[in-house]
Amino acid sequence: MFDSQFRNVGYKNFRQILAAGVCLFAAISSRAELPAVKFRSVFPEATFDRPLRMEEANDGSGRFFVPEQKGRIVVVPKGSDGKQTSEFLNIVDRKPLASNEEGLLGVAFHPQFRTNGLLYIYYNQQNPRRSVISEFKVSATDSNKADMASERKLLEVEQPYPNHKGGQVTFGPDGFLYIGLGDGGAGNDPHNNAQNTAVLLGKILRIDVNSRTNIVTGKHTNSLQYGIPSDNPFANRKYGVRGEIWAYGLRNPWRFSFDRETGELWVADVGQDLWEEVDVIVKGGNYGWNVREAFHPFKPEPEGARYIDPVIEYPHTPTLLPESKFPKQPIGTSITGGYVYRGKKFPTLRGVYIYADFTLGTIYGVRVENGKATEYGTLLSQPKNIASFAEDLDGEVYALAFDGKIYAVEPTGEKAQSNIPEQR
Ligand SMILES: [Ca+2]
Repeated sequence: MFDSQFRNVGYKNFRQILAAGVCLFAAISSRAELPAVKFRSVFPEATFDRPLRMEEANDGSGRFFVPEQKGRIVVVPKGSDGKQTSEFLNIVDRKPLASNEEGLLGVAFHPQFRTNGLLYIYYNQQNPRRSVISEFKVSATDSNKADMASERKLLEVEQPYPNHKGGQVTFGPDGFLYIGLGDGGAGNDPHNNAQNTAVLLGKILRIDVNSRTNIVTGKHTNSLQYGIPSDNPFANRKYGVRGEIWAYGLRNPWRFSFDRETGELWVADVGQDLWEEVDVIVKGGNYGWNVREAFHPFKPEPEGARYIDPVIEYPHTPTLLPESKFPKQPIGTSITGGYVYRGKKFPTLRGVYIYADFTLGTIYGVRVENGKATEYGTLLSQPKNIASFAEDLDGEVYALAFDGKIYAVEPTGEKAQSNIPEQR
């Protein structure tokens, strides 16, 4: 913005130069003020069992839907003290939580939920071990209950190991359903799933829940339970590449979100032993795993290969800080992705991507312009495990902790300990 201003304005007198200088100073100083934040408990009377998402129903009903990892979705009225909760869906008897990273991991409301009552969940199953993405409809007689007979399985993806399940389902601003899948688990991605575009693991997928694509293999025609958008990067499925793929090279995308102002897709990708990272995803992008871990080589790169670097990284140990692209970014061991704050209540937070380290509980913030971090820092140090974030329809941001509580993320009025990267 300032570039064009300087190019286009002929500074004919001192007052113009002074005014431009004041503008520039104001812009820089407002950028250099990441706010410190605090937690304010919402629904203080409610305690959730490993809450992993919180979605506000997009039907004007003022209800939050909170999936618990063991297989329940709990409804709680927005703005309430949490005393009145009700159970919307229960698949606990299907035992989705067979191991620590499996479970009921995500829920998303259809963009036309208000009129069609459709929503989508992600859960894990065994024998064979797999991820299931299903559609459910709200009960015709009780809007606080799912119609369990309405389940339509859109996609089942076989899983080789119990970890790295991804598990988020979220509609993009384009109306398509985005699905995050990890590399299938174990360590080092032993089957190279994330770099293999013939499989769905280690990917962000993009599908159309409103249509069905026919796949013709020889004499057989197989109708998928969803459509493949024609502008997906591999929609033509040449050479066995999967048309569902939107981006690849991810290890375990643990929470992603769309910036509601810019439409950008932000993904936190959990690292293996050394580096955690945040990526801004573009169509068809390769985010490096298992050839790269954040900004660093993980194994020898094939010649000519191109990978997209993250926008920020942090290491697992202090000894790695000198090698970090962001040496003043505190350490952590497992990233939890959040949201770019676009709410109205807290102007100092606007445009800050808020995320966390699950293990240490640290709440971080970063501002990114043109793919580069312009400022980053610690917004809050606190000890609770942060499993997920949530954003309500007003753009306010919440943290979901494994003490079973949900917290609104709000500025304290103080400045955060923030850093502006040196020019490299
Ligand atoms: Ca990466």
